[in-house]
Amino acid sequence: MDLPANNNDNIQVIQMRKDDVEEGRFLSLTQLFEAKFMEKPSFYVRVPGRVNIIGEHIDYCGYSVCPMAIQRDILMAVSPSESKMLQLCNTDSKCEDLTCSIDNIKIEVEKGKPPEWYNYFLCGVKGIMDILPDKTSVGVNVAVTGNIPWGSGLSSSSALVSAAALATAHANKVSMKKVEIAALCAHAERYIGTQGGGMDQAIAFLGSRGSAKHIEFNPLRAENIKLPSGAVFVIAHSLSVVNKAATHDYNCRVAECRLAGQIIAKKRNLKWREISQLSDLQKKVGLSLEEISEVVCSALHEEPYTKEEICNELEVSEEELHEYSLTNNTTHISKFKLRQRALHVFQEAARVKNFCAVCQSEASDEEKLVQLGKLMRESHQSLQHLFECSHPLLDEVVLLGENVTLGSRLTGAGWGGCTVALTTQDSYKKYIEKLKTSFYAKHSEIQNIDTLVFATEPSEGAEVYVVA
Ligand code: ADP
Ligand code: NG1
Repeated sequence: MDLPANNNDNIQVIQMRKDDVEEGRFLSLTQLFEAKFMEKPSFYVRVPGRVNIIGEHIDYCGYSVCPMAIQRDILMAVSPSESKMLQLCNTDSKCEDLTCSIDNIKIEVEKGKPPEWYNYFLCGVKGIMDILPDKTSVGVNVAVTGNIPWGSGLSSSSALVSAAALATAHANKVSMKKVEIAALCAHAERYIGTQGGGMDQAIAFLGSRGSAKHIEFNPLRAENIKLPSGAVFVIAHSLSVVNKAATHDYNCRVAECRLAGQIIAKKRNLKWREISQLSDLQKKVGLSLEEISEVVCSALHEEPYTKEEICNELEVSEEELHEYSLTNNTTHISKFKLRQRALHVFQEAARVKNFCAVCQSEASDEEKLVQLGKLMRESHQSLQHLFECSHPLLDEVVLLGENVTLGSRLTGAGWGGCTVALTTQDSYKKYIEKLKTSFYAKHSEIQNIDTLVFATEPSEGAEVYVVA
C-alpha cells in the first residue's frame, strides 16, 4: 500500500470530445436516448463492476476487503427535464421502459422473486432524494446500457444503483465526495432487500486505474494495494447465475453472523444488543482475530441452532429476536449455523490482513505470488465448507485451476457466478485455454466465450462525462 488514497476526492467530471461519443457503446446508447426522448443527452455516467480478490462475506461484519474495479460497467446517457417525470429505457430488450413521477418513487419487490431491473435504479434515485433539501429531484430522462453479467458476483446491481444515484446527483447539481456517495449507495441498495456490507459501492467509486484496493469500513476508506509484478487476475464464469434479492441465502448469512456475535457477547456478560456486526464483538472483547476464532470454537457448537435455543440463549421472545437479530426475509428460518459462519468471518478477515502484509513485505515477487495464491485457495475452501455459499460449477472451475493457477476462488456472494484466479503473465493464457477446452466446451450452447472468461485489470471508478 504505497500511494496516497483518493478518499477525499469528489467524483470526476470529464470533458469529452464530440467524436468520443460518436462511436461504440456511446453511439448506440446515444441513438437509443435520442430516439426515445427526442433530445441529446446532457451528460453520461459510467460506473464499473468489480472483482473481489479476497475478503468474502466479511464487509457486512465490519471487516476490510480487497476488490478492484473491472473494465465492465454500466453506462447511462442522462438529461434533466422540467416534467418532474422519471423516464427510463435500456438497450437490453429484456428490460421494460419505466415512466413514473419523480415525486412518487416506489420500490416494490415481491418476496422470493427477482426484482424488476428498474427497482435497482430507483434505489439510487431514492438514496439521493433522501438527502436533497426538499426531498425532491428534477425529472430525468435516462438510457441505460451495461456489460457486467447479471447475478454473477461482479456487482452488476451495485453498478446500476450507484450509476442511478450519480446521475440523479449530477442532474440536481449536487457534487459529492466519493466516500459520501459510496456510503449513501450502500444504504440505498438495501431498499432492494439484501443487507449488503458496502464493498461493491465503495470500489465502484473509489476504484482507480492500475490498482486493486484495500477497503476498510467505519469510517470508509481505501488504500492502493501494490500487487507483485507479473500478477494477472482471470475471471471465469461458472455458468450458474443467481439473483441475490430473490433468495434469503444472503440475508441468512448476515443474520447468522450477527447471532453468533450476540450469543458470544451474552455468554461473556457483555451488552449483546449492541452487537450488530462481528467486528463489534471483537472490539468489545479486545482479542486478536486468532484468539477470537478460538473463542468461537469453545462458545458455539457445530450443530445448527434452533430458533428456540437462540431465544433461550439470549433470553428473548421470538418477536424480540426478529427485531434485534433477523431481517424481514429470514424470520421464517428455523435453523442457523453459527460456529461455522463466525469461524469463516474471523479467519477470512485474518487472510485479508495477511494478503496485504504479503503485498507490503520484502519477499520476492515469486514468493509473494505463491503466498497470495495460497490465501485465495484457503478462502475458497472456507466459503465452500464453512460458509456454504459455493456451487458445484464454481467448485469445478476452481478445481480446474489447480496446477495452472496460483490460486482460485469464488468471487462475490457466490451460490453461482464467477471465480477469480491469480495467474501470471506466463500462465494466464494457458489457464483460459484449459477452461475453454475442459469446461466451456461441454456446454455447446455457449456463445461469446471471451465474455465469460477473461483476464482483467484494475479500472477507474465512477465518472461523469460531459460533451465539450
Ligand atoms: P450481481 O452479483 O451482478 O450484483 P444481483 O443478483 O445482485 O447480481 O443483481 C443483478 C440484477 O441487477 C439483475 O437481475 C438486473 O435486475 C440488474 N441489472 C444489472 N445490470 C443491469 C443492466 N445492464 N440493465 C438492467 N438491469 C441490470
Ligand atoms: P455481489 O455478489 O456483488 O452481490 C455481495 C454484496 C457485498 C458482499 C459480497 C460478498 C451487495 C450489493 N453486495 O456482492 O456487499 O457482501 O456479496 O463478499 O449486497
